[in-house]
Amino acid sequence: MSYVRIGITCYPTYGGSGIVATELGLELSLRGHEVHFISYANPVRLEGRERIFYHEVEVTTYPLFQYPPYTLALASRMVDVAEHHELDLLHVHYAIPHSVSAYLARNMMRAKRRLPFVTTLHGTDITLVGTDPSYFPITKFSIEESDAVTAISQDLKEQTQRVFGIARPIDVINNFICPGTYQPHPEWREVRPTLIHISNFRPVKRVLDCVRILARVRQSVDADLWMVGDGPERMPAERLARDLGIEANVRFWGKQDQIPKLMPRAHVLLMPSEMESFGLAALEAMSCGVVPVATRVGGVPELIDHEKTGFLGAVGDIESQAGYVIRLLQEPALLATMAAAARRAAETRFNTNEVIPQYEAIYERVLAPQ
Ligand code: GMT
Repeated sequence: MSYVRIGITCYPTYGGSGIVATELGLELSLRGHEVHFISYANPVRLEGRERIFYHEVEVTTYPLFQYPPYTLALASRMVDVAEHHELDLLHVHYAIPHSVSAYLARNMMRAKRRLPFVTTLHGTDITLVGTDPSYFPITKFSIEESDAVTAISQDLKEQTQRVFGIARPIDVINNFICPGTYQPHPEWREVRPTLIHISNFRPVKRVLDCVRILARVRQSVDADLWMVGDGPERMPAERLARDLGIEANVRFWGKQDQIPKLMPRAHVLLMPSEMESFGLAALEAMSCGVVPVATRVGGVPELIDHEKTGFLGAVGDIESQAGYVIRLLQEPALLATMAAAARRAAETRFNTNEVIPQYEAIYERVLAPQ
């Protein structure tokens, strides 16, 4: 496709949707497009890159404003950037409130020219926040008004259509990975069997289950657990590790930028989530040849092929998830076979070269003369 100028809005410092949006911007710029991030913080990993720009949204406070109106400040900034940098389109990640701002920006530009917007749904914007009665009507409206909508899994697409009663087309574009960045490094592997969990430690991630799984695994195998990230469930998880007497075997790393350096050191990834629309952390693990043991929820079965590229158990079923981990740690041949299959799946199905053109095709569609 011919090169375009794209305004991308996301939560740049928090969660999987920010990582996907940031990596998408990087990949688009490498393909010759001009990318303008419009947000409240700079996606740090992109500083100094060619054809990537950052425009901060300033939210002025005022004594009358009990809640500073970020949505409006964002819409104004989108229009400003669109005008001065001749943006062709906006691409917003996470529906709330970004697609509402994009809707406003498109309408404010209408007298001058078209400014279509694409909304990418990531998960909790639909499954948790969007279904809250305070946000339901505006989420439904902004999805219906988007020029194109993408969802990161077939499951999320179907949930969106069902929950909001939406008939409009939604394209499924999965999360993606750069296999050159996320690589296996068998020579870096810890000598001791090591489980890893990476998340933002929200209740939906069921972080405490990781600690319980380790306690059960340790009845059969002398293993450690690395907890990477931070959030509300961190302190309860630390307390549980102490209560179970395994605090020496659980390391809390806090937030880490260098996941491609950390991940390949582990043997198995734990992702015991209550809900997961796709599971970017599991894809990162698979690309590094680290076998995921996860829950059969949301879009996870679209990523993990049970017993081939990972294992899937029921939510909260510590016994079965721990059982899968024990099998992997006690059978090195099984671990190696599944690690290789996981890497292959990441490389072939979720590679940037497969997925980025799908976004480009959407851009082409919304930019086609009406
Ligand atoms: O759950 C997170 O880590 C954050 C959340 C987000 O929206 O930032 O992640 C969602 O988007 C990721 C990237 O598309 C998906 O891989 C995650 O599965 C999804 N999280 C949930 O559905 C809970």
